[in-house]
Amino acid sequence: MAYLFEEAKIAYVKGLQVLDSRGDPAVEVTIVTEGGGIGKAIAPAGASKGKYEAVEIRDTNLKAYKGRGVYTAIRNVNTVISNALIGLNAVNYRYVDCKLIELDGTPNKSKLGVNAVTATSLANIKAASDTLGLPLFVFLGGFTARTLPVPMMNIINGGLHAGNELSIQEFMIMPINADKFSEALRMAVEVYKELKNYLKNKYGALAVNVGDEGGFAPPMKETAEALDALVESIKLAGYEPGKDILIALDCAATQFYDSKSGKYRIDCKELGKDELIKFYKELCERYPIFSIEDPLHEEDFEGFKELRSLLKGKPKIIGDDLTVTNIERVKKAIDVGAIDGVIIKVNQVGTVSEVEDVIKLVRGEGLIAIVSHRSGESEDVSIAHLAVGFSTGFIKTGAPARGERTVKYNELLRIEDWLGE
Ligand code: 2PG
Ligand code: MG
Repeated sequence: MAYLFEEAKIAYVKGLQVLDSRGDPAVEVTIVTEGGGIGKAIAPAGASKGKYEAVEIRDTNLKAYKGRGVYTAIRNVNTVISNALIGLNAVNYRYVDCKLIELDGTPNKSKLGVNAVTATSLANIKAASDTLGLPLFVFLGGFTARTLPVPMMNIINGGLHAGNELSIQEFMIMPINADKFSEALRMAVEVYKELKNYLKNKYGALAVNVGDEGGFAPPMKETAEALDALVESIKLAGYEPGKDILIALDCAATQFYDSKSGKYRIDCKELGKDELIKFYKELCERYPIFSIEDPLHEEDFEGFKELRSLLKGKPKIIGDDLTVTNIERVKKAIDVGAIDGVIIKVNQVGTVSEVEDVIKLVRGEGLIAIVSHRSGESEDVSIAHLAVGFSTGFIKTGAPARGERTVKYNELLRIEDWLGE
């Protein structure tokens, strides 16, 4: 059936308050086009948020959900956003996103709320692709978008995502010696299962409780203990650390930085910046680490640069709270020489178009872009499609446990199947 441009005109926009994986209210938006295409998306939520991220609107004045409700953001969707979007063509998603940016009019989406904007922008591309009868990743990247991402799977949780004493937030494994995504996923799951046995034997049954992203949250205190556990489990699963599987860290260092003393609290010690940099260098000599995300606090562009020059690209230094998917901050980080890549999160900035621009910039500079979930997630699978559609080559979406994480992996399996050989 021929596609009529008219069919992708937005006919209906509706917001609904739903729940995320932490039991917090979240914004869901449904968009329906005149041709009957439907797009539904849910905005995720971070715990270790960057100071420069776009901001969500929560009903802090209400008792309901202890002020975490999102009724105001939903009202924005159902009134001003809906009024402005009805009649626009969903396929022109960059135009729709411009409209959202213009309607909001603030530098950080604080008028409409980034939760309202994110869910709307994502629902719009889904409604567009559904109208055209295309998978979302094809709508975004065309038929040449055929690269499945390497999963960066967070299997030990610390920091704000877990109730243990590990300062570093995420200990991830990356299967690199796999022919295809499904093989990489299988390898990572095998390591995850070995890790579970290893932790149970060494620390007891309580050690295999999981954190917000499905990784285990064992009662460890020291970074090296967690890294040793990863290396051991990789070996127990029959793989060679450094050859088959690499390690990646998200330090989320702002969370253990004390701005008053200028020190970082890690491994039961207080370290100054130089000592912390030395600490990372030693870790990199001992373990097969591919990348370190947010090794220093979110204002320290120069510190990132120092660490990066010391490590000479191995491992890669990744900005997340430093860069917050904000094109100006990403440009600054590139100019300073602070990063080898960035984390990409739609709700740090709000629209798919802004995300696309950051990915293009970063890839154009020869740096890497890692599409990422948030610690508060839902059944929404958009990020699986963004990773393939924009050919980023990397995705960070937690452990192979908890439905809001596995739903992304399962969608990637479907995409692989759809693409065929
Ligand atoms: C991060 C994210 C996701 P949060 O720091 O990279 O893993 O955590 O969503 O809590 O910001
Ligand atoms: Mg991070």
